[in-house]
Amino acid sequence: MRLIGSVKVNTLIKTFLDSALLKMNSTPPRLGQMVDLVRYPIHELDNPITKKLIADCRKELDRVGCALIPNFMLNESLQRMHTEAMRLMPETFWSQQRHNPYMTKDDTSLPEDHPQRFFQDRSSGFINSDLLEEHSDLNAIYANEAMTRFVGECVGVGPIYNWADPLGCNPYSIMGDDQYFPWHFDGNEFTISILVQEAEEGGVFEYAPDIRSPEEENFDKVHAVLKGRRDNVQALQLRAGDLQLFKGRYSLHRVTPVKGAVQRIIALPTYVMDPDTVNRPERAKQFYGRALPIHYEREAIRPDALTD
Ligand SMILES: O=C(O)CCC(=O)C(=O)O
Ligand SMILES: [Fe+2]
Repeated sequence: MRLIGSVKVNTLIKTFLDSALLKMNSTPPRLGQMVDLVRYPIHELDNPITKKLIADCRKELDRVGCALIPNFMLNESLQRMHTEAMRLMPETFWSQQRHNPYMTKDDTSLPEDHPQRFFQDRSSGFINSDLLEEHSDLNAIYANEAMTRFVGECVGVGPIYNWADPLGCNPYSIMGDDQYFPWHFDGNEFTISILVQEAEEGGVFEYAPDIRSPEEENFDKVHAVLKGRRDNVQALQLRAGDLQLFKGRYSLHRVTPVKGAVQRIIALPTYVMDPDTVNRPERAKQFYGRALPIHYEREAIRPDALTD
């Protein structure tokens, strides 16, 4: 009895110290302070619960290019992410730009109805990764090796790495009233996202799974989606705390216009198969407001031979 009592007291003291240290922000939160490891023991790859979770994610990624793990984050961690995003909100880089799905410039040598000539207005903001607090939950989950291994197992390729792009590797993406993120492909293979705050209305993630591959652009199918065909389009209603895994380089996707005063806030920790590639300088400027020397130095390194 005494032993149990002292264990309880020790646990209480430890919890108290943990939360005091986290408040001082002098140590990063541990995985168990961010992720619901009871429901999702992702640090134990041999655990039957984790094995099933990985198998389910792989099945969904193969079937529809996207997998969702509901209530992945613990509420306290989500609250800390929310507090960080709100504190950094004044430093958001807001931008408004016309994009084609490939984020490339207009090419007037192509026919007018070519997908590369389909431009829509984007308006949204990013809290760039280099602004995050050193020990913030978003930085900590991104730096966590067990998390990276788990994501690698889910996407079924390996090894995967944290992205070398210092601005885009794990930002918060923000969308306010009437803002829209139009159809596009990502520059990197996989993105995971954690919704931090749901919009009142709209802000729905829509995607056309695996519509292109490294070998084939499938411009006809892309064209059909851009013109409004819905039979190949899936919609995903994310809730705060959910984790989404997504193959954004091959699936055309967008976020529908947000409506109302509550901003949609989503964290985008990004993993790559090639540790050296970064955004092209053009894309870095469009989304994050500036290009750094690394974007110019590595411009020639591309992950594949696709249009973008
Ligand atoms: O906000 C999202 O859910 C995804 C945004 C997106 O597609 C992107 O930032 O590339
Ligand atoms: Fe994207």
